[in-house]
Amino acid sequence: MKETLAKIGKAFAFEGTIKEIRPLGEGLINDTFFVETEGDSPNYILQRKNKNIFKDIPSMMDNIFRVTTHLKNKITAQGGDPLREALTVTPTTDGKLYFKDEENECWAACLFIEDTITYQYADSPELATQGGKGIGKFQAMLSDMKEPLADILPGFHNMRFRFEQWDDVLKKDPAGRKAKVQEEIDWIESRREEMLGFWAKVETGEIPTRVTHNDTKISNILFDKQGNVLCVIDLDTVLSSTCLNDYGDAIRSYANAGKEDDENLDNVYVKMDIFEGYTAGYLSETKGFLTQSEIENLAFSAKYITFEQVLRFLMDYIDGDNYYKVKDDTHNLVRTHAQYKLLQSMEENYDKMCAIVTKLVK
Ligand code: GN1
Ligand code: MG
Repeated sequence: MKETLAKIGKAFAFEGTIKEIRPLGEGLINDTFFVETEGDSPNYILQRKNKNIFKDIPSMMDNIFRVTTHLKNKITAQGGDPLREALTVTPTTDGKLYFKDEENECWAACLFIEDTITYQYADSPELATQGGKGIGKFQAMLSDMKEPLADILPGFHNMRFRFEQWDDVLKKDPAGRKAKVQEEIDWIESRREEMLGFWAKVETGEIPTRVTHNDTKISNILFDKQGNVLCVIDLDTVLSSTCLNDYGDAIRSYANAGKEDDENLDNVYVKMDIFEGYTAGYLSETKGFLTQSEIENLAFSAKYITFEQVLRFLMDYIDGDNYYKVKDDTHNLVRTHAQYKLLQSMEENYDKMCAIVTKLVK
């Protein structure tokens, strides 16, 4: 692997000399590496993109390049630092946005942003407020992006599409696991209409479509040492969709008292002070452009995206663990249970969540 990585590293237009390339992070999809260079040269992030999931990596990289260029122009105009406040894609030595190796694997690189902090959950309402402001600003800066982005993951947060996949996997039962999870299947089925009802509002245009991130969990945000949001990372899923899901997905991770795959379900519940903190930050940046219908559906989006995650983890379990990386053959089921516990907690607190949104939007 070391030799392969060294070879891949040479394909990119990195400044300086590579000292070491080593694994980094806990992504569920791609393989990520840290590229350390000698002396004062910048360090980099190198990623092998998961080609089973991302079928059109050239278009994905093109989306990322367009979004980061747009962000950098805005950041520069506002007097910010475009190299720290937005991702910088590092091209290959022949000027391409990705490198295809001998095994047809696609690699991409970006500048590593030094002196930042990442979190797995928010440990204070203040941090959550900063996180909400960060995603709110991100959406606001992209709200005037004209050209449409390529739809590189058709149906990503689209519940109608997710239920088509679900019905198909249940029919095939490829790993013979379906009979073991009848109770969990009922959790999904009993909410089918409610969740499709939300998505129908996106389909009719009642909830508008905008340029969105689509994977806004807290670990995809870099904070500076003062606790301010510096940069939104992991732009693989930038797409046109509803911005409510960016809010909902953030709540799913920021406000979870436990881990996404917590084995102790007592740890898992929605922390309402974090919910309020995040919502306050988010609305402070977005209430000027969100429509009435978006505001009315904001709290629901947290339930929607958490439900979607329960469905996706359970579906991958029934399918035999083909999508998410797993540490053993119960991992997707553990994730299903932990995210379901979080969903139940959101359902119990839903009226309070709606009241907080109403209070903060005034
Ligand atoms: C995946 O690989 P990562 O951690 O960025 C997934 C998200 C899920 C998330 C669950 C392309 O993201 O949709 O919410 O895992 N990304 C894709 O933690 O499916
Ligand atoms: Mg991601």
